[in-house]
Amino acid sequence: MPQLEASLEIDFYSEVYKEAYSRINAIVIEGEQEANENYIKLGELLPDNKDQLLGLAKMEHRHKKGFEACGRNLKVTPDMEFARLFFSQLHENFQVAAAENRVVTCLLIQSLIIECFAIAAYNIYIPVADDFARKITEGVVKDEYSHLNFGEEWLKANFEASKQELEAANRQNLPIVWKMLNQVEADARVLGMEKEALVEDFMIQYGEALSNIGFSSRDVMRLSAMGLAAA
Ligand code: PL3
Ligand code: FE2
Ligand code: FE2
Repeated sequence: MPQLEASLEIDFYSEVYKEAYSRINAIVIEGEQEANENYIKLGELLPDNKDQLLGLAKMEHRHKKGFEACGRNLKVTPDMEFARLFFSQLHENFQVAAAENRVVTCLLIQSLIIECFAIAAYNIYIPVADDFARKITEGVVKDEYSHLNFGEEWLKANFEASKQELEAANRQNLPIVWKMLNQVEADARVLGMEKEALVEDFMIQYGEALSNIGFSSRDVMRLSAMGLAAA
């Protein structure tokens, strides 16, 4: 259990840990904030699912509050400007898709890509987190599976009509995730999280999601590795 050993060695109060945490914590706070806004928007685009989507939005707001508390607990000030820049491309693509009523693209960005990214990150973080943040993150990650499930169920029910748009949205947005991972790699390592583990966990979650929606294993391989070699 190398990760358990690592967590015993981590000094959560060292300057180098707190410096890295100021960016990672901000990314997670910003990600939860954007997820909150994205589910409110999705509620407008999918009026039949509005109540459920507003429920998910509320959970995202709670997640944000939880991660803000994690930062305060370590006496870290999150670098929100860095985090907004970190999410800007996915943010922009979601906004443009929402304005054009491309709900399949919005679901792929938020409920598949961002939720899988969050699930991978939180799963890898839990064994190396401080006690306070571990308890918060364990509660959050359970919710994230239900958010991923919402996207899976909707896209599965509308698979044939969504297939082409999913392909295009995946091609546009998945390479952005690999870039985001590269940007966070050094800070994540300070927190005891390896990039290889994040990539692996992401590919498993995302591949399972695509398969549940109805893609063949050949398509899943092709789609989930899109842009990875170039990253
Ligand atoms: C949606 O519910 C949440 C969106 C959050 C996205 C988080 C991405 C995190 C990537 C940074 C890796 C380090 C994670 C550390 C966890 C505290
Ligand atoms: Fe969340
Ligand atoms: Fe979520």
